[in-house]
Amino acid sequence: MKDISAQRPGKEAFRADILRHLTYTLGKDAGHASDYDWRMALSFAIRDRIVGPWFASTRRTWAENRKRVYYLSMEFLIGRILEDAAINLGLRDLAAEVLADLGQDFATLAGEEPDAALGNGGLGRLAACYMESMATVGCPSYGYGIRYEHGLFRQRFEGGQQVETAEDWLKTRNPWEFERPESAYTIGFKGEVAEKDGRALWTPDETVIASAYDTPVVGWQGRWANTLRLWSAKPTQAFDLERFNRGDYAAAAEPETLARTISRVLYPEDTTYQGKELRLKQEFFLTSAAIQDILRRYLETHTDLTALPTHVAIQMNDTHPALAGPELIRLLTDAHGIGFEEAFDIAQACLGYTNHTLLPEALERWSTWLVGNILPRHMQIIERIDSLHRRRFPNRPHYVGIVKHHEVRMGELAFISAHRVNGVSALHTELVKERLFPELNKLHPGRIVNETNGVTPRRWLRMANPALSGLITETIGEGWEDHLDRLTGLEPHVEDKGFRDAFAGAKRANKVATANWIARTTGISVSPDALFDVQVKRLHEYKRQLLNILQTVAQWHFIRENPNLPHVPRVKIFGGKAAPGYVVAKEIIHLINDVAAVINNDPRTGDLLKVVYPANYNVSMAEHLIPAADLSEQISTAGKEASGTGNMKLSLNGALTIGTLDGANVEIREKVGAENFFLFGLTADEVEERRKDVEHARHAILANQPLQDVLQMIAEGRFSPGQRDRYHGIVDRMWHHDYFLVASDFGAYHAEQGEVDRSYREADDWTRKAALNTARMGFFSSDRAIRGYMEDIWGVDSAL
Ligand code: 26V
Repeated sequence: MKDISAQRPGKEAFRADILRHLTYTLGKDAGHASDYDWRMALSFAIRDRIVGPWFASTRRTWAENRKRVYYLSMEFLIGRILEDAAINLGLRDLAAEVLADLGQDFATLAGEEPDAALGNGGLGRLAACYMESMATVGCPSYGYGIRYEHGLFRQRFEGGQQVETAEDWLKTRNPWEFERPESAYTIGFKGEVAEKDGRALWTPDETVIASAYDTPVVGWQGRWANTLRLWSAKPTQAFDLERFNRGDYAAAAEPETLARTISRVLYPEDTTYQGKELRLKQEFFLTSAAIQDILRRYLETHTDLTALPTHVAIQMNDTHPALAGPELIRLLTDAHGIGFEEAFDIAQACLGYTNHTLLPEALERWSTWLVGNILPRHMQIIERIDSLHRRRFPNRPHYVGIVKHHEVRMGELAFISAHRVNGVSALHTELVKERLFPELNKLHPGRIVNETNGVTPRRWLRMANPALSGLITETIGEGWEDHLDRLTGLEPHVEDKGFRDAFAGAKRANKVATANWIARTTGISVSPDALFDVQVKRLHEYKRQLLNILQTVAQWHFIRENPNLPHVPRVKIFGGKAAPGYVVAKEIIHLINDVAAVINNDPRTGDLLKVVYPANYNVSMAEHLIPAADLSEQISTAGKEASGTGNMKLSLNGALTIGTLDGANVEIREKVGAENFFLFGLTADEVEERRKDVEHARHAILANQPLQDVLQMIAEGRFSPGQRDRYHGIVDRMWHHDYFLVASDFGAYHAEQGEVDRSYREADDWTRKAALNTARMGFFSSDRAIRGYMEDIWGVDSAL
């Protein structure tokens, strides 16, 4: 292992690098440079330092003929890169010092960087954490994705309602990417399939070019770096000069516009599947470019394609890149003359599939008509895979299969094409076996494995929470960042009052900073002495932000009715976006904002209760809020949240969890100890049982007076004075439908929030619990998760 300090530049050298970039890359004189210019110069100076480890890693992989991992994902939710890269290179403090000498402020410049928001939520952020961990543990790998011109939309509130606008991260220069015009592939759509010399010959009648942009991803201490390769769609035929000369300017640019549409925008749906042609084209665009690139790289140094699985592991992040199987088989058979069954076996030995959701509405199914039209050759291959599988497993029940009712089921396709299928938490993996693929699991015992999610401690602790990180290093020394298990070394110190005070002090400092940030961004003043109660995640019914806000109303009502009791002051913090077409989720956002407006202006409750919902939750906002949280809300209907990763970030940063037995909450509770976790609610099995009572909602509401009062207030227009019936839909669904069992869990949740208050009053004991959360969360490092994938799925060794 090389010592990074040996490679770290001196102060003078780094200052010279920044000034050189300012002058020669930006063409600016220091006297006239803007924050933008300084940020660019700094970014380039840092990027220069990534190139060394990046080249060294790539050369080693080639020289040692190492197996590579290819992580295919439609989403990479990266966030900002500057500070993260600086920290991994050990340059953060040096850069700040040099900039200060130059009259600049590191945090201000880093804060100017737009988030790379090429993802919706958990699945995309997980891909970003895994890229960073693959670099940290020295797993030779490439991430493949799409270079969307517009990432996830920006969210504003108007009259409390969500309004979306286009996001524009590429408006300014992206200093982290290298354009690779020489790495370009033709991607075909539609057309005909003929036969020639016994092989299928697909002649597409639409084509676009996939053109590569590479971003180096450097791991902890710069020991290894990998490549994130994002594809941008370009026209095969740039410009119709003839039309232009005829004066038809718009038509002249048409082929260009059409082609570029494919990488124009990230789909903002994360739980509702819609069979949109453009989405299918995006998925094939990513997948085909990736598979072509993988084969091209392999064939540079190998000739025998049957040995592909020895050198190549391909991971499908959900079913979105599930055409990887058919596309690889197509190239092996049609382009390289390998027989179908052998091609299938090769593909299967390369492929792994990660499932991230059980929600039926999120499972991809494409009509055979659409697939047959857009990808006629792939449709044939999918049908052959299905019949090969039926032939090999003659006792396969008739209702199991890839093609059913004129639809291609992408989950079944991915399962059958892969040698390993994994869930993302222990509970989720069991449910994948029992509920999602029970028959396929019986036919392929051992194929389904668990890889519990993790998060990168570099970004989510070291970078986001310098106060706590400093205390950890002071207490247990350096090295916990890439050996997160070492956090258990904090445990003995938890009994030391001095340590607890320091821990509480770090939390308090973070809360003060967040209170100031909340005042600046929302105009609401909150007390840092209040309990900061945080629910940040995508808006979805199953995540039950509704349960949270209904309980908030109940608590408000309770304080008003009992003004003389000693109440624990709370700030309820919400953050999250709803898919633009998800009407019910948008109603819930509106309700939260309407409730906030009433509560925040109620002099009778004052500082005892505040509700804040800063608009446009993203990775950067998460980095602000998570270190300041006292309480983490993980309250999904049991059986619905595959894992969660925000739950890990919050607990790692010393928040206690109030949660259901869902996703990774189960494992978090096991690790941190039941006494340091606020559990409530039905279990996954009880949820199924409860639903059998068609009147479960009505029964639960009638049994709970506070809930009845809350629903009554909302129905009467207490929070929508100008429009009494605004929330009749929500109230009506609560009484008659309540699919996610908000009413059934309300009583237990409300009671457990009382426990939270009682615990919070015992300030020192609360701190003990919070510190034990941090100390016992080491398991949830994404380094551990990646090592699991390397061992159980990819068969790849660390190069370090
Ligand atoms: C689904 C779909 C459906 C088709 C159209 C576009 C689209 C885009 C994204 C998705 C993703 C849904 C699955 C997802 O995000 N799952 C989350 O994955 C996290 C990482 O494993 C996990 O922690 C969350 O519990 C899980 O909800």
